[in-house]
Amino acid sequence: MGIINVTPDSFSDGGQFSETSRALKHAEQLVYDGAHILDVGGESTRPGAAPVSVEQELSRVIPLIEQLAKAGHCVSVDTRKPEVMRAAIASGAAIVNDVYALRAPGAVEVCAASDVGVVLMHMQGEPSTMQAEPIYENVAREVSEFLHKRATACEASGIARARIALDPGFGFGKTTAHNLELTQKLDQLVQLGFPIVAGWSRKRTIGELTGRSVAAERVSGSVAAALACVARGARIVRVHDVKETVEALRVWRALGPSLQ
Ligand code: 7PM
Repeated sequence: MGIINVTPDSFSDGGQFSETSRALKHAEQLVYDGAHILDVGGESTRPGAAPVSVEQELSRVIPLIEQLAKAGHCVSVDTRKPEVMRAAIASGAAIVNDVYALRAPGAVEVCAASDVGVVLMHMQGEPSTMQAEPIYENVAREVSEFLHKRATACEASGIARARIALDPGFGFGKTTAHNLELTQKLDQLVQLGFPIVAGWSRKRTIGELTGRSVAAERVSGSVAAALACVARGARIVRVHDVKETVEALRVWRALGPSLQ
């Protein structure tokens, strides 16, 4: 799963057309590099980030999703807002990727009324405060219990089991120690019987382990983390650096099943 952020940055003039065409080019490169899913997000979940209005988020992601879906790509939309989910689904998105695990009122219903796949992610607290002082008694058990409950609620509301994937949510209300323990015990999540999505890409813990404070310099560390998660049973890795991750996975797979 390749990450496509459509949030305004210093390279953009803020114009919707240039923003969309820049993201389109990036998306085509990710597909060329081996991405199977394109994860389009228009809202930063960075701790303390300014909230984005529905209209703003729609104008960022919908034109891109339409074009990518029309071109035949498998698109997931990274959003917490039911209105954005509904519009993205109407525009051809195949997957709803929600860091809030469809807890927003109406989110489950919007997804149940379509045939999209859903990624349910664990987060402790809210984005604005989640990194303040995350506390768990047993992080793997608590994340596993939360995701199991969310999956059960989604199934009860009409989202078939085969449409659901789970994600531990690395960095979302978790210290470095929590992220490491969750990865070491990823088999506990795998045992729930759903495909697991893992998103370690360029996150702060990678920076802490490698001494890299600049996110773009965390590529090698992120590739290693992706391999570790696949080795423990993750089925989808959400990454910025598709080419590097795909090449590492290809070589690692070729080296033989005994090493996986
Ligand atoms: C600021 C802070 C910007 C955090 C971006 C982020 C995940 C996700 C994100 C994940 C799934 C990032 C995150 N992370 N969806 N969306 N799993 N399923 O680092 O780990 O990309 S946003």
